[in-house]
Amino acid sequence: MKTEATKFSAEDYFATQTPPPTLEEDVEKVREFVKIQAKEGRNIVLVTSGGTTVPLELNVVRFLDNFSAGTRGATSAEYFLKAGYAVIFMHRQFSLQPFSRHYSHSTNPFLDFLDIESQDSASDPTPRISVTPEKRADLLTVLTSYKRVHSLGLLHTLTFVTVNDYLWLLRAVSQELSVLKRRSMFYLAAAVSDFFLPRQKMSEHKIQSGKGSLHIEMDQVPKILKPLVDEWTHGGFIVSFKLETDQNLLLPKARQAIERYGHQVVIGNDLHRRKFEVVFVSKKAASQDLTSSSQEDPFEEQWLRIPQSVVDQTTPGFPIKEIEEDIVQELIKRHTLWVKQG
Ligand code: PAZ
Repeated sequence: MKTEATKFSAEDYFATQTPPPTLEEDVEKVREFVKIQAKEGRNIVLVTSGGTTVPLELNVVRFLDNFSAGTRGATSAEYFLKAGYAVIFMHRQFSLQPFSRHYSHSTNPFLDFLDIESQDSASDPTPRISVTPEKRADLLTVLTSYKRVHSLGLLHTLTFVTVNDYLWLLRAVSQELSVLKRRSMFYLAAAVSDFFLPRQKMSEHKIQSGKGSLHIEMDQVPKILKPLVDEWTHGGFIVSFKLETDQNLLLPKARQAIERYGHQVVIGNDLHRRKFEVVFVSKKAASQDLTSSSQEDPFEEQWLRIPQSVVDQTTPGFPIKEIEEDIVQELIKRHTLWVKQG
């Protein structure tokens, strides 16, 4: 399949690609959530999490995917909730979610910590199920937080699968959050595809193998941080993530993103070190007004690290320390200042 690549602006994208069928319904629920939280005077953070897919056919059989499991997003959402933020958790369908992430089927399968009790009474033939004693303390902690968050209605979840779902949802949710002005935060941890196949170029049916090798030319996904910063939000505190596999590219790419989009923080992380090391890149406060002829480096960098041994030697699902705790703490400090300055 050989087609000419097109450069889509965000505007072109939304004018030519179709919204997901549940968009209006999803946005209505977000609007209601935002209204309630705003009335309660809470800050809201939009956490995006997990990877997007890029379908290759309209009747989709094959798609391009991304490695992200949603650990960063799900873990961070828990720490934001703990700190009193209301959270809109926009995640890839079936990726990790706050609270239940501790018991994902692969890291800590929940059937493994349930026991069937021996029956002690003939009058009650129903077997009882209990939690293995050594798992009770952890479960009680998670369950207590989970019940609290749900009874207070502090968490709203939304799902996406494709990069198209993600872009439409992100635009719509940011526009809803704009009423909060500086009290909203955007924590964009999802791993979003840089390339996509516009529906106009997709094969309707399953691509056939008869022609031998497969050639697909994808178009670039528009850079949506620019309209997010300039048009969709009004003063929201915007944090994006930059993932690299070449450590040498981390700082230059993070600086480039800040320069290009003008948002507040880029968190750089290396694929293999991301669980114990990240770098915050932002513009120096005093440098916001400096002209480009100034000699002073306009960027500042702050590394956050936790000991690698802490990450490596932990019980699945219950690490001793999670770097997201420190990331969220630092961001809340900066967001609080941002709100005050506003
Ligand atoms: O989901 P996860 O915990 O396995 O990975 C998190 C991450 C590396 C996807 C995230 O920290 C990140 O860098 N997201 C942005 C990726 C990018 O588009 O550069």
